[in-house]
Amino acid sequence: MPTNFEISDDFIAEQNKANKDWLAEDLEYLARKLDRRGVAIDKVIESAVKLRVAVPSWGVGTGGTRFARFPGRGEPRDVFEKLEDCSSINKLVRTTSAVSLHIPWDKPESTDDLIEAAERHGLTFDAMNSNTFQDQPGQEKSYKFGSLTHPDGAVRRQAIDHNLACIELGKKIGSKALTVWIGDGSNFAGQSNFRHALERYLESMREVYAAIPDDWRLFVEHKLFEPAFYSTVINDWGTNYYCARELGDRASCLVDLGHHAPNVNIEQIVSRLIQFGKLGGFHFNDSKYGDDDLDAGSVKPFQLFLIFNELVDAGLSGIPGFNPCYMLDQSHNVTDPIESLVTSSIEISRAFVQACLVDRDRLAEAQADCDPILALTTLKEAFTIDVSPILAAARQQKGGAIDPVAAYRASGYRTQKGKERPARVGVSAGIV
Ligand code: PSV
Ligand code: MN
Repeated sequence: MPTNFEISDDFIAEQNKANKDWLAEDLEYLARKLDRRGVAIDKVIESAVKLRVAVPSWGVGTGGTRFARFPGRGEPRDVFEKLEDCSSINKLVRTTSAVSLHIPWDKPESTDDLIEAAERHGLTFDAMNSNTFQDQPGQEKSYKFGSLTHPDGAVRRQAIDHNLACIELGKKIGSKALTVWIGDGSNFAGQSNFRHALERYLESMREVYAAIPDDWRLFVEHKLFEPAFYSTVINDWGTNYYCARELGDRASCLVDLGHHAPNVNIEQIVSRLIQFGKLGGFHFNDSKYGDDDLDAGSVKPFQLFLIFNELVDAGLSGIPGFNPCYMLDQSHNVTDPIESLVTSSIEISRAFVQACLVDRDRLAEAQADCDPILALTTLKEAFTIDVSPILAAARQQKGGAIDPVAAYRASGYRTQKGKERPARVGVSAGIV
């Protein structure tokens, strides 16, 4: 039996008592407001209840930059403690019951213990993530100059084998997807032959794809730059789409919001991938400059809403095969990671619910009539509705907290973990 401190359902219910009256009042007002527009609030709450976003195991540790990492109190020191934190997040918000593991950061000594821990916490495993962007102690070949695209076949072999091992582990723990992101690229003009590097990537990935079980998916993640600063092999959605199409039906594109140049129209990229049947999923986060890995919805909430506008529209249109996976991928440098993941998951729900409130008939009419002002105001009308009561009601219905951050702080969780988890020298959250 676990002796570690947990946030109990009773504690959350107790905390909710203080907030339930104002929530009822706000819901009543919002219900009347939405009713005027012909929207039944219960249906919207129902949709919010169903929404899921997975959390990254690496997100519960404090991240860092190239300059420094400032470790937080009571950070998880292994995958089991990471699951504890993920479980606390889910208890508060009830939308994050799946955890995405990163291998070898999360490689367990015993798979059975990992399965048991996940079951005990009511968690499941989302996509597996391979790591060939970093050398591990004792590793034979170095990834300094690439992995799946390295000119040396022996390095490629090692990187392919690592991905195959991730699939094998994933099969044992009930995962249904592998996400492949490589840091391969170059730092100097002429250092790499662009065409040959992409050919080698496809050759390596064909072998990984062949090992993907029939009921699994393979997500290809693109990224504009970093760690390579001159060129990156899988640098944009076009290259990603080409690779996913070359690989086959089980391969699709993963869109990490931070992996685009500033000002790029990500919602249009999302729409294109939907149209081409290759939108696999998301790594949600936010950014101001590059791949800042800031909290989802913290810088550009309107952009997040516009992305969900495309997703909700595709869902309502019944586009065949449309079934993207949602996951957060952020680095928490100055906040308590649990608070960041809690608020970010709420921001995902918020954008989704706002998008559900778009008057689609009016938008279609505005588009047909070439009326940009009516089109924009239709979107803005949905975006500016404060849907917080809907989100709180959805959480409450599932036993979550009406005010999750306040409940988390009141629980004293971080202080408890500070006592339970004295820092181990040399433990790192990994590069996020
Ligand atoms: C790379 O920047 C990335 O977005 C990939 O998804 C990695 O797997 C993750 O961050 C962790 O480094
Ligand atoms: Mn990512």
